[in-house]
Amino acid sequence: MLAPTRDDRFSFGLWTVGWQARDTFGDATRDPLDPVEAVSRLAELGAYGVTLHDDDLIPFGSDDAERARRIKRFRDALDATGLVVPMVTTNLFSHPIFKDGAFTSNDREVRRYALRKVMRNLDLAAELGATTYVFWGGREGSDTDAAKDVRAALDRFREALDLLAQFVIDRGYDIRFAIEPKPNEPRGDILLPTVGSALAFISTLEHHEMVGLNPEVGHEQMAGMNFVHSVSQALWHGKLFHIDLNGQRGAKFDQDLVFGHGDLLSAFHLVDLLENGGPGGGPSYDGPRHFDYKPMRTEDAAGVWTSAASNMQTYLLLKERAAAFRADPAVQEALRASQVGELATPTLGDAESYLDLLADRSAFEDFDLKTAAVHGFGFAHLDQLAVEHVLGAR
Ligand SMILES: [Mn+2]
Repeated sequence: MLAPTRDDRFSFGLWTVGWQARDTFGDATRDPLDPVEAVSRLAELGAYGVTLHDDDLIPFGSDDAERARRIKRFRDALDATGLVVPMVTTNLFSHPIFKDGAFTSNDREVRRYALRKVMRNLDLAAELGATTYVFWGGREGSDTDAAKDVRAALDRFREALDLLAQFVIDRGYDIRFAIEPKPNEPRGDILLPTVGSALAFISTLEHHEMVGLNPEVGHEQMAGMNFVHSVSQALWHGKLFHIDLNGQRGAKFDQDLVFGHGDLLSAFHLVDLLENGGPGGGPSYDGPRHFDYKPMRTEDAAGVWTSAASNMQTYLLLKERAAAFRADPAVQEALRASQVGELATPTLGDAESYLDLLADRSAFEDFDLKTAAVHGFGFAHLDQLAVEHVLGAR
């Protein structure tokens, strides 16, 4: 067993270990979990942080006195364990008023209420020391194209984020926003369904520099996307502000499995990207390794904590495997043979122009098409080396 330490920066949502396993077809199989117990158990297991929606800590509709009492108990638990709160988010999906969305509900009064709910919780986020505020628009979407003006909805989404960014700036909070894309569930179709669509949307925001992404393994894989590619592009844009790690097996309902308990090879390459920079090398991500998973509905309380520990254990094992992969001389030789590093060399030389390229007969007229056509890249060998490292066979 590899023991997680605070330096690993593992964090969990209160809603993950606290999930009572109510699903579309069945009632809860577990009792509610006191956030104070969640904090102490996560600290014992080696996590460094805990994250929350407002309603995870303070039940919807609590009066001010009850709200203050619950925040104080939670604060005391943080102080007692040393756990930090790196990220906070808002529940804009559970209450019936949000049935048609929050920032993009057709009902303007609901939109105004949603903004007030977020501003109130941004004050709490700042008070708890969070530096990332996540926006997952689970209800921002539709179930019928007849009922949603998507262009107007994107206008309202942008209006909301511009207003909230201004609020954070005016209050002097050290908080950045991270949008979490998801293609569907609970709505049939959700706005900003993938990392790519969220990146395009962010570029239109007034304070785009303070808005990035919180990509989730399962959400991207539900849309059939390659999560390593999505995270790589988010990094390339300087927009990987936070990450949700979990497991998913293909395009089906949102499984929220333990990290690595879905597409294990993708999880290996993801850890290699985050920890080692992947094939390009270099530092890539130093934020929290945040687990957004759900303990399976079959589990009792013991199974909840076993699965929480499994997320961290699997991550650390993959980190160890990725380091071994990068250090293996056979892998380095295979990388050279596959010309993986050559992609970092610009296609044109220093100060070379397209006129120079046009004049370079070796680039076209004399280019040896026949040799290039039959030349193999050796990716099959490299791929097998990765699999053997994941299996601990090398
Ligand atoms: Mn999910």
